[in-house]
Amino acid sequence: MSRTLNTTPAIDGFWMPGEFEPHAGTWMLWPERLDNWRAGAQPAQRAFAAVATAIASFEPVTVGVSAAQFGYARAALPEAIRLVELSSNDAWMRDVGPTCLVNARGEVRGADWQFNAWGGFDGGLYFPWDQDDLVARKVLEIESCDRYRAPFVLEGGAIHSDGQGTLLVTEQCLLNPNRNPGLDRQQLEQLLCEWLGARTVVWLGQGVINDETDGHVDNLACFARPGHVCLTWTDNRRDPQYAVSADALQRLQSARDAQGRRFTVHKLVQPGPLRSTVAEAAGVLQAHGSQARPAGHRLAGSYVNFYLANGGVVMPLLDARRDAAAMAVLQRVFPDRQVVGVPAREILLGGGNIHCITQQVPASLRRASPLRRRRG
Ligand code: KQY
Repeated sequence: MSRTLNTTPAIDGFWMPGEFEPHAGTWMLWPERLDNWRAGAQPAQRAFAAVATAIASFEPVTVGVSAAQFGYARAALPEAIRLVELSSNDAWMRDVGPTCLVNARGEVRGADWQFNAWGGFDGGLYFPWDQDDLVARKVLEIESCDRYRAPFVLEGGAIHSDGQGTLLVTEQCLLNPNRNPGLDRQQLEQLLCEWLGARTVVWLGQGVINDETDGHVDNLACFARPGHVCLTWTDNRRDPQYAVSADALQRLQSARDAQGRRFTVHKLVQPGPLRSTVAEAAGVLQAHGSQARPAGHRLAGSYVNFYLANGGVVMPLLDARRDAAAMAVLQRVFPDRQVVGVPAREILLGGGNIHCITQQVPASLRRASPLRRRRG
């Protein structure tokens, strides 16, 4: 059973755990829209299947798929991966799926954000998005988790939590008038704290160059564990990403988390810069109202867009000249996890990466509540 609740998570003692904490499993969606994925979406489907297969070696994976694609997806995915028929408008489970919350007793509930395709009619990426907006509710029904329906727009890729009261977000995304035009920074902070059980919001500025989500934090920076943040980086001062990442670094260095700690920042040098080719651009159907994908466009590639599975890090392989170095950094940052790379350019061509296409359900465990801890 999944009830819809009228309270808010923090009042009920729920908070968003860190992604690095144990999971019950991962959810994904199957890509098929021809105005986002090239060549009949088949290259993307192979990439998604490789991601699902890699994650399934660490934890259970469920993939939602349309009725029309069920047979193809079933043939492409190992039997151990659960496939469920689930309508959606595209395949970004991080953003359309629930943000799962936990309490001290080990119960799991879900926040179901309002979704407007990353900006609605003011820069959003497609219309309609009605099926996407129902995905979180359906996932929570299947998982038998109670649901909080949020009164504001948010995406899972726009927030990271350290599970101890600290959130990472970007101004570019959260303060964008195409999300919640009536809310200012202070009101948003209050809502985030109420809905994610947090006490401290660390605001980064801009996201990765050309990130079509208006700068989701999950492509720029993430928590490796409490007090430790991975940040996409370039040493090339002439690259526009330099100013963005340097600003984020400076903000992280001057911030404190909810426990009063300073952050240790792990730099992950960006791939490329990568650009789409003529052949890649030509393979995408041009449709009215959808995101244009012209040849030569700089892609928002980032190694920070990885997924933390139980005992694993599933990272995107994006640039043969830089993949090994990124993998080595991640292996140093996560010495107790196996780092697995999956070729992910086809996912990047659709506008996101491995973190954007996955959404974890936390394990049901007793935990210490950050809601009770006080800053020392
Ligand atoms: O970054 C994400 N969390 C999602 C990317 C969406 C791209 C849509 N084309």
